[in-house]
Amino acid sequence: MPDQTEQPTDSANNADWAQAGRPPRIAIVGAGMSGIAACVKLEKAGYSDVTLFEKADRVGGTWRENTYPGLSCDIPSRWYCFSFALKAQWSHRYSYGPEIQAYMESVAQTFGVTQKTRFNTAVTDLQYLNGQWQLTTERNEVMTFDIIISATGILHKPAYPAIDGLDTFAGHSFHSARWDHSVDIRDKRVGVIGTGSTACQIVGAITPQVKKMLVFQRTPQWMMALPQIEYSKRWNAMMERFPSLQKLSYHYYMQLMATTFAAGTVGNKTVQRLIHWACRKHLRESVADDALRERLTPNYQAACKRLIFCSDFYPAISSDNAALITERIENIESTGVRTTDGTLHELDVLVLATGFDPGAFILPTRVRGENGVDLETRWAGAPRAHRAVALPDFPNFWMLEGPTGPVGNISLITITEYQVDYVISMLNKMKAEGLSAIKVKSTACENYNASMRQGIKNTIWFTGGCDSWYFDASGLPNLYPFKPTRYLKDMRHPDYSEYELIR
Ligand code: NA7
Repeated sequence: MPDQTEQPTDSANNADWAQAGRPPRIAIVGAGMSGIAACVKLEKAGYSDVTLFEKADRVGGTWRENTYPGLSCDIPSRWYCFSFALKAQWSHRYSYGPEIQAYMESVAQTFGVTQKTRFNTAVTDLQYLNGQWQLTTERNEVMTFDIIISATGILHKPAYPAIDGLDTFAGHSFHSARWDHSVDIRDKRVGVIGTGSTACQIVGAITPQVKKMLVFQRTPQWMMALPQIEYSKRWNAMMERFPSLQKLSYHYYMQLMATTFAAGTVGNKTVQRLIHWACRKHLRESVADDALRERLTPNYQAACKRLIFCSDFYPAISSDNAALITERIENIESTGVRTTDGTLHELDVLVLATGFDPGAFILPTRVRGENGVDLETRWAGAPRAHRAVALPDFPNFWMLEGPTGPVGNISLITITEYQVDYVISMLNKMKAEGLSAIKVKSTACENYNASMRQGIKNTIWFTGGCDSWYFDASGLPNLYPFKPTRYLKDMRHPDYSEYELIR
């Protein structure tokens, strides 16, 4: 990999790469799923002067960070994979974390992404100066790039609960995304705060091993059974032999999820009713104890919060060594968690499955666009972007999985790939027309987000009667409110009239 700290050549000093006839210098921030997709697709499109900056020592993003027991993906693997790297040998329909992480590492290695990545290098500052982006790392290295692609993911900053006394707990305590594998949980009294997707997977996985499992539930969640299967060697051999079957599976699952869960969340009432019915059925058939079932029953519509797919949570919470605590947490003490009824729940291990800061995106990296416009100030707790990828006043800066992207129960890899193709179209446009910059017009971005605000009011996330991490400081869910297929169709053909094409 070239030393990026070296002085650029004369032609590289020319901010207008497209006019100078040189390749653009592209920086990708983050080597998770979207960074890998971007790097591979850029290379295939002929853009190979790419450097990835990764704060950790390996690729993988969320699949590297999360290592908790039971971690799995609730999107079928035959779809939750790169379209350019389909894989025959998935062990299960819904893969477990380590298998997905191994896949990410293998794709990165095979396609040369690893070699282009600067590991252990967090980007602290990005500033648009004189038509180029100045990138500063945590070691105060300063480099210049023509194009920035933010591939930092959405849920990467753990949210720690603001509970009195959290730091006084004398046992082992950690966030679910920072699982401490040095702690032996067998025969321990373990408390889990939260009942989101993460908590359900953890509780389902470890309850049989621990002495006592206490789940602190603030809000019950709807969940559907996960139709997990293990693939047989024969089946996978057939997949290997006939790669067209892998493609068929990829598109089958995409259509299935798009027409069911995705359609249900954005307004299809019949699908919504079916999801609700399936969740109720799952609860009824899994929890025999009436009182426990009552306490596990949400008072809002299924799929209002991010729908959970999990088959082992209900059996786990129903088991003799488990208890569901629904009294509010008063504070945490050295020996355990005290609830508002005065009970002290004594614990050896406390797991904080309390989710993530959903408004982070590329933050805390400081990003300043034209005239020093600061991204964090601009967003003010309600991140917005144009088509989830572009920001007014931030030329040649592209986000993958940015605000108001379609993230509800579908494969983010597919979404990312379409976004990368969109960015590549922009680069091709710059190259063909000798443009020095492309930036989205403020009016286009405002109109787009006005339609998002309007559309979101018809979605289950808004009408379902719940609070969730989807809501931001604007008081609205920060999601794409229409069918994801519409988003994909729109992204296929960029509308350049939405952009200022600067020579
Ligand atoms: P989530 O879905 O944000 O869930 C966090 C859970 O933690 C949820 O049950 C919260 O209750 C609970 N929580 C958060 N803060 C507190 C405090 N202070 N006290 C008690 N309980 C609390 O995070 P996950 O990691 O499970 O999943 C994140 C995403 O990853 C998921 O949506 C998928 O897309 C994959 P609440 O419901 O807010 O009352």
